[in-house]
Amino acid sequence: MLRPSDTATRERKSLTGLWRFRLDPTGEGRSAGWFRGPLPEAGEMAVPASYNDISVDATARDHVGEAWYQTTVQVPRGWDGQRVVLYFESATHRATVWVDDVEVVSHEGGYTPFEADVTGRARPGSEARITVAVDNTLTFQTVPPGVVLDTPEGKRQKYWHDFFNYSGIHRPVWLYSTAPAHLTDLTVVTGLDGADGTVEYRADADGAAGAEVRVVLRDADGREVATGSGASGALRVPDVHRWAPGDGYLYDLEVQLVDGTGTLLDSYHQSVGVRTVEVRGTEFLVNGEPVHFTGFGMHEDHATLGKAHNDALMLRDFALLEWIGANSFRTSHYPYSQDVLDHADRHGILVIDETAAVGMNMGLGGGIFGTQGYTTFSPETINERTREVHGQAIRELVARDKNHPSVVLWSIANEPESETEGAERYFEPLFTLTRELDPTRPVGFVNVMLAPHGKCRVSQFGDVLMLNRYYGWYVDTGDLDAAERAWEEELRAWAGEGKPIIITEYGADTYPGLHTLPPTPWTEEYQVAYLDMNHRVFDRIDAVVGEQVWNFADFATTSGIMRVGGNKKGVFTRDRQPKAAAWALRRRWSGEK
Ligand code: BDP
Repeated sequence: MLRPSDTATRERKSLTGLWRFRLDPTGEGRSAGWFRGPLPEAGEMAVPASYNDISVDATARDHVGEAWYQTTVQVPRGWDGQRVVLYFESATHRATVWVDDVEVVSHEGGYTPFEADVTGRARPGSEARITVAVDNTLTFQTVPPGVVLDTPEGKRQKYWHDFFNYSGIHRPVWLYSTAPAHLTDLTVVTGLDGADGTVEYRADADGAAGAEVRVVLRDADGREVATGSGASGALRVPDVHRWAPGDGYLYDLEVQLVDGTGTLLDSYHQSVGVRTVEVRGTEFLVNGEPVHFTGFGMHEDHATLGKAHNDALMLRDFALLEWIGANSFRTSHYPYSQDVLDHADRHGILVIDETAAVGMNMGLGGGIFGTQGYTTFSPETINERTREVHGQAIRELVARDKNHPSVVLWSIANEPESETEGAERYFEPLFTLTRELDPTRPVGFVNVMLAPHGKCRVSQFGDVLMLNRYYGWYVDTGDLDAAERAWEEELRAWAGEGKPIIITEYGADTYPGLHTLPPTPWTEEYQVAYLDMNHRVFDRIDAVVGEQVWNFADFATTSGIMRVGGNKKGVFTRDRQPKAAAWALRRRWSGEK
């Protein structure tokens, strides 16, 4: 699937703005046929936005089930004879879409795109009614998992991940046109050969019998550097400008579909960063050079907007990453907006790209989420069916993000149970699947403290070890000396595995403006001292090739006695202002005072 874009042969129309909106707490909308006409008793909702924090009403914030959206669109007259496609960048967590009275698509998974060919239904020159039912229910067969409890007060959603279950249409919606004969997918794989670069490409097309594929690669100044023809092939770029951390140099690959008479049927532009990624021993190499990841686990999370993408807020986040000297982030704990990855491509930021498989760990229940006494992997809980859904989430992530040079490592899950036989059985095929889908990038998962070295049964499948550890916070709270000793001991054991280690989380909740001397937990001083301790440990162990602090910014969570107005482990506040730790990290990562 290609993301909508305006090209010589394609046009798109944005459907962002205010839509009609209504929650459906009793689940009556489908049988009442709410899609058959103007949505009854509807209010308004912004698209894109999470609907949870817009109203002042807890029933909207805590809604469980379907929420209905509706808009009308005038299909451009000029699209006569073209294919017309309706594309959603995301709807969290699943959606069913109708055009007028007809269901056109349904999709599972809250953070990857889906589309429906609506040619013949959305007719050029006329108006079409688009209705969407977005369901935020999480069960043991969804990714991420959850359970819905029926209580006397109504449905209550429980889940085991530590961020608020923001719901709705979080990213733009597009109506776009292509010619009947059109490109359906593009894949590029880049390599290096001395000073030259190689770009292998494959173009898939539909309805294009007898048509020819032509490709042109241009540099950032628009100069043609290579051309080719055929549905697949390899281009050579003499004296290539490599894509590298801090240098987001991009070429433009124009792919054309041309018929026998030379008429242009379809044209699509794919940006290409020429680089290689490789794991060798305990090193993580980009273009053959070892890299050390600095940065954060982040969240798509803002006041009022919830998980909606917003360009201005994205630019602020990237400005802060640059200011602090971060060269990387992880899309904890779900695929981020495609605009975020495009930006990372353009600015040479390394991305660990993660699925939404978070909270697959009933052992973590206790403190933060309230234990519910389930077994993580069992026929009644996370099971074969969940693994199919998880596999599909991996397929959609790789399909969407395979061409981003910024994406250098796949993370197929965050902190699942990984110390049991059930976990081993569950995960092994998912690693195999990811490697089949993308043989060019390393694959890993993020290990939790409950499965330390010697106990974890899933790390054996990863190319890179990604560890989340909270020595000095959840254990040895306030005792950084004891934490330092225990942490170093565990890390040395992991280093013996001979794989690169990225510390994907280490952090301490910090209430901005709270100060003590000597430092105690929750103060700005303690966050700094805690990070310093971690850095002393990392600097003593060569296999550590990355440090990503948890978290970039404070973020919203479900209610709980461990959370004060959300998770406060941000180095920046939720409105993106620095805590003391931001300055300390800046000194370490950028050398700036
Ligand atoms: C880890 C999770 C992360 C949490 C963090 C924390 O990966 O999502 O927010 O710990 O407790 O368990 O702050």
